[in-house]
Amino acid sequence: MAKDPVRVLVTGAAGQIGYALLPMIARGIMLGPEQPVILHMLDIPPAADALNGVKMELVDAAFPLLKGVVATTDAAEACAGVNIAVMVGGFPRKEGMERKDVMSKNVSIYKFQASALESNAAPNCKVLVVANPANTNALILKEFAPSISEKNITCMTRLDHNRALGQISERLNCPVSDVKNVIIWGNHSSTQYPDVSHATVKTSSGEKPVSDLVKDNEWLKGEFIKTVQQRGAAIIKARKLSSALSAASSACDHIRNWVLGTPENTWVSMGVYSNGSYEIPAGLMYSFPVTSRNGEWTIVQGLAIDEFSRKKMDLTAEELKEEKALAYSCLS
Ligand code: NAX
Repeated sequence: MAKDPVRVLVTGAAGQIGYALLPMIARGIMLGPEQPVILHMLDIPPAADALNGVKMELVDAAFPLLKGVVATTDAAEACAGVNIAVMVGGFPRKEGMERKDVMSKNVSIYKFQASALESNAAPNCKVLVVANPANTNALILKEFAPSISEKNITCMTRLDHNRALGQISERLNCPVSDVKNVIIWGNHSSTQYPDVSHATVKTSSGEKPVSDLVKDNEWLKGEFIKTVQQRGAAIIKARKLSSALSAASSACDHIRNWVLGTPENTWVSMGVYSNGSYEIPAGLMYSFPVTSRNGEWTIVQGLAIDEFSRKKMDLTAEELKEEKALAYSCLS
């Protein structure tokens, strides 16, 4: 029997990530090749014409899984009955703007959209915040949508996770699908800590630790970390535009692994509401290694943390505390 369609909201749908993400969802990359979808697209009034153009293209592409498209600038209409919400829309930092001004704009956007989701989304709606500052936008969304379970509000660090897999694969000249269990700790910002202490690579003689194969701790603790942390800036420099196809693909990975589960003995990185695991202050939206079963993620427990990792994990937590304080100061 055909499955009922899942309603997927994409905010900022007329933007460049939206343009890459929407066809991926309609092709089944996010929820699988058997799952019909109805796309809900939200953008702001100045982007209404562009949004309509995207809707026309989605119709023209005749995706077999796509059972409907809602394109609107009305948040309540966009959120009506959605099962999954991918929050890509936000206010970008413009030249000369203070950090606080950008935060203030995003706090008001996420406060408003939290209420729209809370009042209109389907029960148990799962939310992924992509727009920057992603962790803190997700925290504000959580604050102002108290009836949505905190387990259902996440932010995206999967692109950073995938970038780390990509760097190891390039360095070892092995397929990226053979590398697993890297971790992104903390903020989706340049303080994030890409950690390969527990990562492995599939070889003809079984799984081997990345560090045993790379055999260059200086690189792993230096250039590798920096490259992943600065990859977004490198893409902007090269493309004159920020990452879009990799961000869209990673958003699909995030939701797919959350809803359909993570593979056996494999974890992924997700920004989730900290419960104090690994001595990270509770109440921060922090990226942890997680596994997922039956649509519920769980933080991987019991990983050994050495002194080098501890310092880096605390540093990015410190930045998130500051962002949280700044965001709350914008509310008062
Ligand atoms: P674009 O500027 O191309 O698109 C953003 C879209 O959001 C625009 O169409 C804009 O009109 C819309 N928008 C603005 N305010 C809105 C609101 N209140 N409601 C609905 N829509 C609204 O940016 P794009 O390159 O698509 O990036 C989108 C966001 O993703 C940015 O905040 C960016 O910083 C963030 N990123 C996050 C990443 C992550 O890993 N978490 C990686 C990629 C990306 O940099």
